[in-house]
Amino acid sequence: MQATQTTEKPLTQVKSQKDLHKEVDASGAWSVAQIETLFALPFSELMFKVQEAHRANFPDGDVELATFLSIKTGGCPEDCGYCHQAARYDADVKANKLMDLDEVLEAAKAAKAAGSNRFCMGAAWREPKDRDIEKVTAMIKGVKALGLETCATLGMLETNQAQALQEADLDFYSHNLDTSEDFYRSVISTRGYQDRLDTISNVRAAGMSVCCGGIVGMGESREQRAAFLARLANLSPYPESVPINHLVPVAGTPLEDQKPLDPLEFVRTIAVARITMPRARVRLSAGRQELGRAVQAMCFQADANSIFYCEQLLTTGNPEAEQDQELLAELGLKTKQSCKAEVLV
Ligand code: SAM
Ligand code: DTB
Ligand code: SF4
Repeated sequence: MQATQTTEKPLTQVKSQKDLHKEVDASGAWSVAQIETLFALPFSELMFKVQEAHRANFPDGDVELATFLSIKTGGCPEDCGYCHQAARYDADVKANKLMDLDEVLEAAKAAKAAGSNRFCMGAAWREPKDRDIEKVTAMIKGVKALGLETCATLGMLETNQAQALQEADLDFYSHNLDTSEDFYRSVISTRGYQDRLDTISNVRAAGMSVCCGGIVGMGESREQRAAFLARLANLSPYPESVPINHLVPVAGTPLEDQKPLDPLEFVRTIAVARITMPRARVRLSAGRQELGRAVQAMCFQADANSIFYCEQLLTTGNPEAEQDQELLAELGLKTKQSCKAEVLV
């Protein structure tokens, strides 16, 4: 795969509704104002734009199923305000050591048997040590040998670590921007926004596909949601996978009492992610259980075309595989059969 450096396109302010017909401004960048204009469209207009993007880019209309496994849970030194894996919060999570290779491969076989095409391995680390990378590369090779796509999320990566993961044939590395740069400061202090952008750039430079999204419903404003999507969409190239998590407020974390976002605003966020990143897999991620069937159906209508398919995410719940299969069948949605996303340029 060709190595590509991720860069950011400069932002300009484009305010008029008419400008949306150009989709992006002369520099090729989305402005925050343009994205806010999308958010404010009448709902049916927004859905019409989504369907145009959907038909042009995903004629098969299939939904990708990714199974997640937490290979190292809890005890994290970071202070992400939504996360119960942070050691400093009084949340009900026991810190575990890195799982053994055999256990990981058993879980991957079960995911494949249940119909998943991608297996994502996540670790509650600020950043992996080089000896961790050695262990994870053995996992990646084992999971690949089962015929699954692989994804890992291990925290911040140095250039040489990204290179080692690429050499083990890791397909995707996942590292979220989480929210807009200004709201970020009220949620996380131990890792800067630029650190996240640097890791994404190291992943791109090593030649892997990027999975990058964030969380909504943490108390951010619509403008901040728009600014968050602008940062993602203006990555050049934008991420191949864009997980949109709905905050799961967990007891013991600073966001435990956060009021849920209006479900229609969540659906709008999915729709705007589709329009601004038309060829990305937009993944409906954490919080699906709480959203229920009807709101999930609207999210698929807004063209989410990837889900985490497993009963457990990291430590919070997720719908059961049979429930997901039932919902997808009822909506007439196929699941993705082929593997390997193209790198977007
Ligand atoms: N430790 C690694 C890191 O942060 O880079 C990887 C795992 S971390 C749990 C992956 C993502 O899950 C976070 O960036 C966040 O977007 C999402 N997430 C974590 N806890 C969440 C929660 N309570 N509700 C919704 N999303 C959550
Ligand atoms: C992502 O953006 N969401 C997934 C995956 N990437 C790692 C994880 C969601 C975690 C939800 C909270 C939990 O179960 O710990
Ligand atoms: Fe650690 Fe990741 Fe949780 Fe942040 S989101 S506290 S880095 S496990």
